[in-house]
Amino acid sequence: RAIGFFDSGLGGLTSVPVLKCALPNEKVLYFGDTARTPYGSKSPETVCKFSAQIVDYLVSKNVKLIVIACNTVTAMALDMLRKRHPEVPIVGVIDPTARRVAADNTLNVGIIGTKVTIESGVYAERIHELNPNINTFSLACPAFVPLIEEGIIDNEIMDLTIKYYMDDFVKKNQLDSLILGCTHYPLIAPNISRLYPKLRLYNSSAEVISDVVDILTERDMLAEENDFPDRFYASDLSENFIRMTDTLFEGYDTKIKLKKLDE
Ligand code: DGN
Repeated sequence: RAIGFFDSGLGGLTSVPVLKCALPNEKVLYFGDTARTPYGSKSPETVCKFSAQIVDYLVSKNVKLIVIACNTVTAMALDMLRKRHPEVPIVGVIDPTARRVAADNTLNVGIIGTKVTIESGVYAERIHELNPNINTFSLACPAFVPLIEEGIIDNEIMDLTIKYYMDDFVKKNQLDSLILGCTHYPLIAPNISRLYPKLRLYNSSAEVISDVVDILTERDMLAEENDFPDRFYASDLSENFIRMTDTLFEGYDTKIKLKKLDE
């Protein structure tokens, strides 16, 4: 059985190589809702409705665990999805990242993400529950996702956009670390590190995989060798999705497919 991954678009793809590195035998069924992305500026009701539909689909495909590889969906819908499908373990990206930050005892941590994630306050809440001594500062950076989806990454426009959002944020709050609270952001981590070399970065796309390893190990559900391909489904087979999948999984046995879900 495969591990289901769900993101509003292509950002969640950044979690998959981390899984492959940790557990090379596991196979993936990824669903990116590229027809309806971005979720990050939509209402909580809409995010919950779309998420329920996609997670129902992954469950119908008999996946053994579901990774919500999207901070926006984790912030808005994780509790609802777990209640809806108690039969399948569902992990989100926020708790594992908050645990890592809390354990590191950083002083001033910045949290960047979509509007929905930042307005939910879930990251700051979780970190403070675990370690009340950490100061958290949050900032929505809504222009990052569309630029990343367009492949405008290794580029001056991206650097200027990062500086536009983050120069004051980093300086004024004397940040020592930064949570990449959106699964698209690891793709611009090299830009951020170059512009703010002193910031320690926490990558939510990677942190979540430690929970996957723990759950599958505890429940004795780790895969033996599998010979079926990894499957990457998208509700709109956009050029961007295909390009990103090809770039991240060059040399892997993958199947990319258009999968429309009924409204
Ligand atoms: N990748 C999503 C996240 O982690 O929040 C956001 C993408 C979007 O829908 N804007």
